[in-house]
Amino acid sequence: MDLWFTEEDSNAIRYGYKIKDVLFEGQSEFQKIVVLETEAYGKMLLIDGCVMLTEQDEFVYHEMISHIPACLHKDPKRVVVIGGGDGGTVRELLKHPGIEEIVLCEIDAMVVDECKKFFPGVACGLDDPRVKVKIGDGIAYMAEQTNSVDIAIIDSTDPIGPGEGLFTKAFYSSVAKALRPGGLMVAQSESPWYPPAILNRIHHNIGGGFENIMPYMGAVPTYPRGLWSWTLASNDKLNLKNFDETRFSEISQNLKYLTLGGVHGAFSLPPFYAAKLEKKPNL
Ligand code: AG3
Repeated sequence: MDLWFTEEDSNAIRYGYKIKDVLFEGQSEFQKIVVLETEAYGKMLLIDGCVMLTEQDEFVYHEMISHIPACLHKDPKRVVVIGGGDGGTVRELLKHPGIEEIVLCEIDAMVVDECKKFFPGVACGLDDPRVKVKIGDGIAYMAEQTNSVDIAIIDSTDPIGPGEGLFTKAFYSSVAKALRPGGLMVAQSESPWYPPAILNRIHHNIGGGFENIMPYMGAVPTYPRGLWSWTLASNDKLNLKNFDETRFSEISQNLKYLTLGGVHGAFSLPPFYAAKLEKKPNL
């Protein structure tokens, strides 16, 4: 008999994946963690029934969340990743020789431990000497930082469950205070296809902590609705003209999704998405 995993998107949409095996099932203090072997996308990590990554397409999300801020920042030295315990974002950041220190603050040790076991190709950077892994609350960690971070990357789950506090105005204000001059934040910001109430709430809250925000998009086949977004934020000017093409071209031969043209395309928002973000938030 065929075995299938189904992610529930809403009461009207579900996504199904044929599975070969259940490799791990565990309940941490925070959430339910499952690793599946899927027929189509290789190993898949689930948290509370939501797809976090698959071996086959994780590179899209991880390249988008790391190289865009890394190349837009003038000279990033110290980067903090909140969440991201799978290590995919860290692996990409390590491709930048100028980055001296990456702090990964993940609340759930089980995510880190199981990803090291089942996703060595994703977690491979976590033992690098430039990386410090802290198991703890990202909100508390950020609150302790002042003027010491060049890039903060919020590599969170959805805005429900343990990740919820990472989508609040109070948290974004604390990130803003943690950044050095010229510092940038990028946060995963859900699917452009989601209802305006979800999207404009995220954007309203980011806008509460930062003066300038710039959303961008990429196609992740195993995330709900296929198209995903990330949002850059800064209290300094954000301008794609500052994207360092030289630094990008030095690493781009090692990338599988992002191209220079793709960077520009990612910021060219389709009108249906831009219109949702212009709506008054529904708080
Ligand atoms: N973080 C964003 C995953 C959100 C997916 N949502 C869902 N499947 N409902 C991914 C973490 C990868 N480092």
